[in-house]
Amino acid sequence: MKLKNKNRKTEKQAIIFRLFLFCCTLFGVQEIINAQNFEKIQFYEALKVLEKVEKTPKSPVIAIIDGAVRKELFSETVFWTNIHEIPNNNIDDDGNGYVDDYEGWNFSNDTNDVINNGLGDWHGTPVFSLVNRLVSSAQKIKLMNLVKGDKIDEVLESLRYVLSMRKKYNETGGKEGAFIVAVNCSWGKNMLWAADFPEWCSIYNELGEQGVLVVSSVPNNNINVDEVGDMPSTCRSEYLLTVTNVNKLDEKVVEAAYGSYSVDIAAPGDRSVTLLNSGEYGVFGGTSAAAPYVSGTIGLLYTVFIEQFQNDIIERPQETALLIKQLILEGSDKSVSLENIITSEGRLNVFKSVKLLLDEYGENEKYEAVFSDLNIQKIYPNPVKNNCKLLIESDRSEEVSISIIDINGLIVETFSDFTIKGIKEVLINLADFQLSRGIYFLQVRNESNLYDTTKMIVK
Ligand SMILES: [Ca+2]
Ligand SMILES: [Ca+2]
Repeated sequence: MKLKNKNRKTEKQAIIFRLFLFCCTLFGVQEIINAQNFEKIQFYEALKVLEKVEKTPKSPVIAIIDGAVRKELFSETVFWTNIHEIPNNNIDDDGNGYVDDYEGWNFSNDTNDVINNGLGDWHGTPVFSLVNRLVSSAQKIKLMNLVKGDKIDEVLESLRYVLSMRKKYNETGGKEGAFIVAVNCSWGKNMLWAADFPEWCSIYNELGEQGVLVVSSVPNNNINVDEVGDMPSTCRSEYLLTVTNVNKLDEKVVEAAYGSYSVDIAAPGDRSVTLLNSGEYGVFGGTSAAAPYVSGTIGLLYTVFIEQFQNDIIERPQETALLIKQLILEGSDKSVSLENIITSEGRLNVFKSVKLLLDEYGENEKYEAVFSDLNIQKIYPNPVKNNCKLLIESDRSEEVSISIIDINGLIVETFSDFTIKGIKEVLINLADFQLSRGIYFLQVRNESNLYDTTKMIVK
């Protein structure tokens, strides 16, 4: 969405979302679509790695400057709260200029009311939900809910709020302020040029100096922002990550902006499934849905505990923010569709960026087993009568176990002590287990708990 204006176009888009919701609820395709987006960015592989990696005791915060959020739809624990502010005592306890900003701030009406009771604000909840989906497994990450104003002044004020909170955090050694590492901005303003908004652009540099990256979506139009302008994507700040939108084939969505100079990376926002303002899951697309994948990834990277990395975050926040940006751009998967039209020419890959972070700090060997390519290539015959063969592949020599799991997720049998290197064929004799007919799963698991699963039908 571009800078929020409650015009007819906005109303029209809201109606489209509800229609999509109806389609998806009807056909039950939500999980399928979600899985496609997450598989594209190797999200599940990244989670497997992050499960193994030591985590920082700190709580990185992602600020989301957007519409109000239906808070009751989310777990209480995902929300950032200002622990230095006593709620509802009418006093600015932390002295940041905002009275009772315990749950964030609403810059559209200059109040502390950031909660949407379900009416009208169609954009805040789905964007929040998408970021939350990325980071919900990393329970440490907190999401700061800031409600954006319509006017540029209000937008700048919300960015300055983030700036002052992180600055205070840095200046007090983490005792005050907030450990904000990223800001999600699924909005912007078309056809404007950075040259006309030096103050707006300079905020991104000030944020970057404190260690904050800003993720900003580009317009939902097939335009080259280098030629027609856009804010903030034409700002030349190194700390700004501008995101366009690709579909599940990694093709730029037709109605998504590009620019070989001003647009950094793509993410599969197209047909993302998220919690809508209605409180139900439905399709939410556009570049607004693409940016949250990148914001969430920044948050995930900051949760990794490597001593030197965590020291750098505190001692060199600016350089560390640039490193994180670089890892995200370098980790992206190149796509022909993005060649010459965005700077990285790639689509976000969370797994690769996590791996690059571990490489950067020389931790790759420690976690080598986690990067195993263990997978089940084939099961045959399938359906199975008495016995079947399983082709398992691993790119290293490792011990694996094989389990038969029933449709309720219960392990029926486990065989262990197979050593795999390259491709191995394993014979499974089902006659030994007297399985009743039906659907089962065969799962291969290594010592690092990485696994691959395939469906097996017993006839
Ligand atoms: Ca305050
Ligand atoms: Ca207070």
